[in-house]
Amino acid sequence: MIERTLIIVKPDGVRRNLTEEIIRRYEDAGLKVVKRKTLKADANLLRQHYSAHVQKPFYKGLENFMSSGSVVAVVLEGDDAVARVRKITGATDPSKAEKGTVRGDMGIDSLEKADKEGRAIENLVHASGTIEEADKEIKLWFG
Ligand code: IDP
Ligand code: MG
Repeated sequence: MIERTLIIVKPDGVRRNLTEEIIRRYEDAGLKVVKRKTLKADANLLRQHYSAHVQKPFYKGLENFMSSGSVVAVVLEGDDAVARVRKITGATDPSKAEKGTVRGDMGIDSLEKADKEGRAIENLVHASGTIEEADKEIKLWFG
């Protein structure tokens, strides 16, 4: 089924100049970029985007990280896009993410380091987890 999903190149990815290479990974897998914008996310947007995590102990660090610089939000379209994009993205902890994934190949952080330093895991890119999340997130970021 043709689906749409959202990725967000996080501030660490933008700072490291990896935006184009990250988006390229998804395009190389056959996904099409249908919308794209660069912005600075504010606390209100992030609270809605991460509503499932607002109560968690790492949330404040996550908000600080995600608002620490520009992000690039991208809507991707393609067959089975939600699951395929998650697979290309890789596991949350870059030190555990499979080689061949964005986080596994380009990520330099780990849960262990992030925990020690009391901050969020820096893992380059967000990808919607389910079709329902994707619908909600695309509306939130692109109106
Ligand atoms: P996901 O991005 O792989 O879907 P989620 O569990 O939805 O992972 O968490 C959202 C984001 O919050 C992660 O990508 C990561 O940046 C951060 N994060 C998740 N769990 C932790 C944690 O235990 N400590 C610090 N940051 C975390
Ligand atoms: Mg998630």
